[in-house]
Amino acid sequence: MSNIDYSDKIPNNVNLANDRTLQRALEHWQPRFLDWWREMGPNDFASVDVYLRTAVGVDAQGWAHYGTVKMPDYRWGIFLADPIANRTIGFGDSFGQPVWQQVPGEFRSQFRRLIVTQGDTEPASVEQQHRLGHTCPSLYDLRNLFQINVEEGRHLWAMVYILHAYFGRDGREEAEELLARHSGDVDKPRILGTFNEPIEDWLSFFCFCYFTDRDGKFQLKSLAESSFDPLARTCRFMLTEEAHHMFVGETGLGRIVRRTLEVMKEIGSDDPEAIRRRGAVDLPLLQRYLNYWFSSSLDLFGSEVSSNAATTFASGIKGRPDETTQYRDHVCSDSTFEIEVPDGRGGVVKDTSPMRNAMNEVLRDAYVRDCEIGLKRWNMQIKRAGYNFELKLPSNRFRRAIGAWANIPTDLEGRPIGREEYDRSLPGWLPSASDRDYVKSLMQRVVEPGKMAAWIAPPERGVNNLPVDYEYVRLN
Ligand code: BYC
Repeated sequence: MSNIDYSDKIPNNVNLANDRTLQRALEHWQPRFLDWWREMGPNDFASVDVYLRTAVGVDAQGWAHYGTVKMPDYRWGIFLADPIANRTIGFGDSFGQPVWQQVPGEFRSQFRRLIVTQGDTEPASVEQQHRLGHTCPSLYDLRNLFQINVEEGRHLWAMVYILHAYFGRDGREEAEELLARHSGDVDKPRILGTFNEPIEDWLSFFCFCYFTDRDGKFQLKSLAESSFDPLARTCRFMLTEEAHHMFVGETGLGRIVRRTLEVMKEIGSDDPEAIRRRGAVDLPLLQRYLNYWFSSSLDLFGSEVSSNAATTFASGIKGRPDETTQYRDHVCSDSTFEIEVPDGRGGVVKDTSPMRNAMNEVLRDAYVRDCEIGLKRWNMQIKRAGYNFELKLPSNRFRRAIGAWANIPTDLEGRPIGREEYDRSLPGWLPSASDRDYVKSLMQRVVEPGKMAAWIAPPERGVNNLPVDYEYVRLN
C-alpha cells in the first residue's frame, strides 16, 4: 500500500516531492484554492471545531481517520487508489491491451473535457451549500454537511492533480478556471445544469445528496474503468468518500419520512395542512421535491444518443460502471440499444441506436434502478405505518432539458401532453412558491447536542460509533 505523507505541504501518495515542477505548480494553486474556500465555502464556520474524517491511507484501515478539525485546516490532499498489477483495458477498441500511464495525444481533448466537467461539479456543490450551516436541523447533520463540503473540496484537488500532472499548460489554465466559474453565476456559471440550482434548504440538500451525488457515483464508476490508469485510480478512491454523501441523502430523506409518519400517527390524519401545522413535511410535498431533483439529475447523463459517448467508449476513455463484472460484451461494436423518443406528433416511437452511442442511456437506466432502492425502503415505512401513499420516481421523460425529451411537455408518467396542460399541472408536480416558503419556514437552526428539528427524526446511530448526542460541531 502507498502511504500518505502528511509532513508535505500537500499530503499525497503520488511522490509529489520527486517532481519539483509539479509540486511547485500545485503549491502555487493551493493558496488560490484556500482563497476560494474562504470566499465560497462554509466560511461563517471557519473557526468552529468539527469532528471530521480525514484519509491517512487509501486502504480500508487508513481512509477513515476521525478527529476534531477547523475546516480551513483540513488536509486536502492527492490520493490515488493503489495500482492494480498488469491492469488491461477493459472495454472499447483497445480491449485487452495494457492501460495507459500517460494520456495518448489523440484523446487529449476528450479526456480534458471530461476531467474538467467532473472537476467543475465538486466546487460547484460547495458553493451551492454555502449558507446551509445556518439552518442545520442538528449538530449531527451540520457535521455531515461539513464532511461532504471538505470532501468535495478534496475531489476538486483530485481532478486538479490530474490536470496539472498530465495536461501541461492547458491543464493549469483549466485548474484556474475551476475556481473562476461559480454556481449560478450569470456570466460564468458551472458547466452542468443541476450545479447551478440553488440549495437553500435541507430538504433540497438531502434530495441533492440522494439524486445528484448518485450521478457522481455512476460517473465516477465509469471513469474508474478508464484506460488512463491515474484517472481510474483517482476515481476509485473518490468513490469511497462519495458513498457517505449518498448515505446522508438516503438517511436524511428516510428520517424525514419517519418523522412525518410519527406526526400523522399523533394527529390521526394524513391531511397536509394538519401535518404542516405540526411543523412536519407532508408526503405530497416530499414527492414534489423528489420530482424536481430527480428530473434535474437525469439530465446529468447527457443525451440518449451521443456521439461523444460513442467516442469515449470506443477509445477506452470512459466505460460503464462495473464494466468487468456486469457486462459480457466489452466492445459493443455491433450491438444495439432500443430507446423511446418523441415522434414529433405528440406521441412516442421506438428507435434503435448503436450501443456505443447509447452509453449515456445505459448509465441512466442503471442510475434509475439505483434510485428506486431508497424509494422502496421509504414506501415500506409508509406501508408499515398503515398508509396508502406511495412515493414514485417520475418518468425519465418528465421535465427534461437535455436530450430527445428536452422541452417536450409530458406528465409524470412520461405521456406527452399539451403545453397548456403542462403549465397548468406543474405547480402540483414541482415545489410551488408556497411549498418553498413553507420549507423555508421550517429551517430554524437546532444546535443543542442530540436535539433534532421538529421535521426530522434522529438518526439511528451517530458517527463512528459515537452517540447521537455527541457534540459533533463545537460552535464556541
Ligand atoms: N447540463 O453528447 P451529450 C458529481 C452538454 S456528478 C448542461 O449530450 P455527453 C457530483 C455536454 O457537456 C458527476 N450541459 O453528452 C455530484 C456537451 O457539451 P459540450 C459529474 C450538459 O458529452 C454531487 C453537450 O451537452 N461527472 O460528481 O455524452 C456533488 C452535448 O453532450 C448537460 C461527470 O459528469 C447538463 N445536464 O455526456 C459533487 C463526468 N448534459 O462538451 C459532485 C464527466 C450534457 O459539447 N462528464 N451537457 O460543450 C461526462 O461524462 C459527460 O460530459 C456528460 C455528458 C455525461 C456530462
